[in-house]
Amino acid sequence: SVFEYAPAPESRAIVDIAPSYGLFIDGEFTEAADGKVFKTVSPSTEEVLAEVARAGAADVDRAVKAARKAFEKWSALPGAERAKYLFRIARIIQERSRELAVLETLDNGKPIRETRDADLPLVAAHFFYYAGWADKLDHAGFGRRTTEGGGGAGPRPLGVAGQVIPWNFPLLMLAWKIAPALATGNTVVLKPAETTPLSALFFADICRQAGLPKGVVNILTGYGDAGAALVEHPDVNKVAFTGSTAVGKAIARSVAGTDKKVTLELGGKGANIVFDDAPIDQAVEGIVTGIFFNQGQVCCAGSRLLVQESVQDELLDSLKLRLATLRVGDPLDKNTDLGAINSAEQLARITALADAGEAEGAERWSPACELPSSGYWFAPTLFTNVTQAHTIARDEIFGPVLSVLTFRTPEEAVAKANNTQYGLSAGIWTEKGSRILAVAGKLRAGVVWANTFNKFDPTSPFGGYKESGYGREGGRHGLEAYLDV
Ligand code: TXE
Repeated sequence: SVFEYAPAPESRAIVDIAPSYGLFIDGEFTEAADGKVFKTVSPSTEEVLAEVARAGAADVDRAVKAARKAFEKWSALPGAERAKYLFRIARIIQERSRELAVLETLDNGKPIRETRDADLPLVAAHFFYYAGWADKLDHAGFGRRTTEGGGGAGPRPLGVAGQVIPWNFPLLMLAWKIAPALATGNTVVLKPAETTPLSALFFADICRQAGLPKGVVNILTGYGDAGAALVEHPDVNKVAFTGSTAVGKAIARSVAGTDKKVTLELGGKGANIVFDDAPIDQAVEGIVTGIFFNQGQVCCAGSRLLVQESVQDELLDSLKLRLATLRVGDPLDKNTDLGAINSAEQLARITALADAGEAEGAERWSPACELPSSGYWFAPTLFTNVTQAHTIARDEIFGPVLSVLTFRTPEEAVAKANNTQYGLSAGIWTEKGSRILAVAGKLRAGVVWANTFNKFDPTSPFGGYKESGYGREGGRHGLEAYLDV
């Protein structure tokens, strides 16, 4: 099955990175209008991987024009025809997934075990899943066409989608955004994050390999200024953003007063709630996955552990033993559990927040581990004696740092879990099915996992409450963000 597709162990030689890359506009790689470039660095070694064109406002305009022109034909194609391209893209991603997994690990710093077994299979799965929708939109409650061939009262694509994505899951965030947009007949201009531009450029090459018509997908590498120019461009009809809450709010303000539709997927401070009847070993695995997957640089990370007081000591003893077994280091080594932090900036943010935790009186603990001398690294870190007032209990750290709080009753657990500006994810660990339903129903979180954590599936909608943003991506609901009915 596409979910189990996992290529063999990897080596650097598998991926051929060119010294420089252009922007992908209207089916061609091209320099930025002003000739600007920037370097992308491997966070585990600080090695420069490539020089990449840096898009400016003139490039945004050129890409949006190309996408607008392509929209006329792309949106008029029968859904089954659009599906063929998406299936083709999905298959090429599978065929090239070893190469893409190594590339993503080099540019992002995350372990190859994750890019190989999680990111890439999910990327392919999203294209397969949305390919399957492309010819069924008329028959799935989105509205029915009354005439053949594009007329009538069917669901309509919005037009040009301007999409801005972060660096924590570069290719997977691209898949979350591009697959539903294309399935519904929209065209795309996407800006990847400045620290992880490469996999999006390789994806551009895959679009060419799949014979995707020119201009349907355009990739603009660059910084926040290019992202701002894209979402503010008057000929962009739909904005999809994943990133920080601060930038999400700025985007919401900048599109206010226009007719653009917007979805925002922002930060989180997920609670992982362990009740006293939970199987401790299983909960420990879920806690580790919840906060150390991708070095904790995950919007839905289980960054707050809420443990029932009566099992706190037992759970923390087991957790510390387990943390001592985590292997931190070379992300290309298939035995590595934790790779590098994505950038020096992100490392500085994590360091500052962990230091604040210590300064405010929480107790800090890390297993003994030797970190590589070059690159950006942060040891797995556990904070106990944390109160709800502590900064590390409130702010998103986006790193391998777990804050442990306790509770006595389910009511207290729910109150503490909901005591956050965010509302993206939560986890519940208990043997009682009735408790899962009762507690999940009271949590203000877009996704609640029960006796598991960080499980993703293209059929499930994903998104936040409160300052974690609005709109849903994934599943049938993910199509609504790209359609007028
Ligand atoms: O995010 P930014 P950063 C959180 C996490 C992290 C913090 C900062 O807590 O520590 O945000 O990360 C583009 N208009 N998340 O600085 O700046 C930018 O170029 C349009 C949570 O990396 O939001 C990049 O492509 N676009 C999160 C993307 O926005 C702009 C994932 C994200 O960068 C822009 C990442 C602007 N004005 C960080 N400014 C999640 N939800 O998963 C920047 N960008």
